[in-house]
Amino acid sequence: MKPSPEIIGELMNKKDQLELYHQMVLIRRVEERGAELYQQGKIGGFMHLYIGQEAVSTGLIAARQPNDRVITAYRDHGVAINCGIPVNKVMAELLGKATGTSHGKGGSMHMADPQKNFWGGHAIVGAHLPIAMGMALGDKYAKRDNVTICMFGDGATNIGFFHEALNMAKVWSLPVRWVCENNIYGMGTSVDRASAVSSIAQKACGYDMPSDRADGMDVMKVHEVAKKAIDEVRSGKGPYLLELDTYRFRGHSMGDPERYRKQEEVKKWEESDPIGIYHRYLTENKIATAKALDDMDAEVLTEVERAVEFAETSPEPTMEDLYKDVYAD
Ligand SMILES: Cc1ncc(C[n+]2csc(CCOP(=O)(O)OP(=O)(O)O)c2C)c(N)n1
Ligand SMILES: [Mg+2]
Repeated sequence: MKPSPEIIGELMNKKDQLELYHQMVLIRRVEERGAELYQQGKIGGFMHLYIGQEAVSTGLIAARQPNDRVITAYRDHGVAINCGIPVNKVMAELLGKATGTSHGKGGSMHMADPQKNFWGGHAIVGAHLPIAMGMALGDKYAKRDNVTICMFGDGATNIGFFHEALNMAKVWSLPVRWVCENNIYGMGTSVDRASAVSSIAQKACGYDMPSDRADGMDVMKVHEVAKKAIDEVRSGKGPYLLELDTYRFRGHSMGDPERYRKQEEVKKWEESDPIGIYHRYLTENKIATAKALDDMDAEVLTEVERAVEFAETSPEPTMEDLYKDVYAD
């Protein structure tokens, strides 16, 4: 069910609503351009695109306070942008340049910036969940009012880390907002084949934790449920699990032959393109004209091209930089 314009009005002003559109389009164009650069051999390592899932992190992160921490898995370019990492730094990181957000040594899967309260970008499935739990434990111990927002895929919920982290978070009543992005697949394996229950939210019962499930293709809906849940966690009610239904329009990573799904399925989900849904919402509710959104799209293209130029003309990390940033001082 769509939230009514009145509810939205209370949650967010017009400028902020347009900013959500800007961020989603920016993520989409950065990744489309990133895919081209990858095919030209300018990006090394693995790269996982977020195309189709933009509404999840956009709606979610718009609901956080600046002191709330965000941590995610390797599908992290969009999350980095939503956390406020400039697009130049994201693009430069993709190209492994010294000007990148992780100084060119993290690459696609390891974007991070503690100044923006974005704690990465983690490649090992599920391994960042205990880290999230540890950050929340530290905040609780130090009596800081922060919420940790931990995002992960459906596949990660079949891993031991998930169960250990949720258990301890509940035992210690930690301020963590667990967010599962259920895009139906973990690489080529569907949820039905890998998980004993098809609703991930149901797994919260094992830890006596409240949970919710919502449409992850509708950015305003995501924002609405995220806001409610973050406020609840901050009020001291302990951890919460949110499941957001979404879909990745591209393969698992670059070069995925996609033998595990039919093109008709992809096409069906593309009808629920989060950018299309939000475009309709903004124009139908007269928050923006189609022309204003077209102008924004054009500005985003220019912004992305400038970022590509910045990244391509940036220096590589030097040999002397190789051992920097390995350990915290
Ligand atoms: C511990 C571990 N096992 C296996 C892998 C290989 N692997 C990389 S991504 C992935 C699928 C994870 O799926 P999901 O959590 O649903 O995230 P999504 O890719 O759908 O965003 C697997 C099995 C890994 N990186 N780490
Ligand atoms: Mg998945």
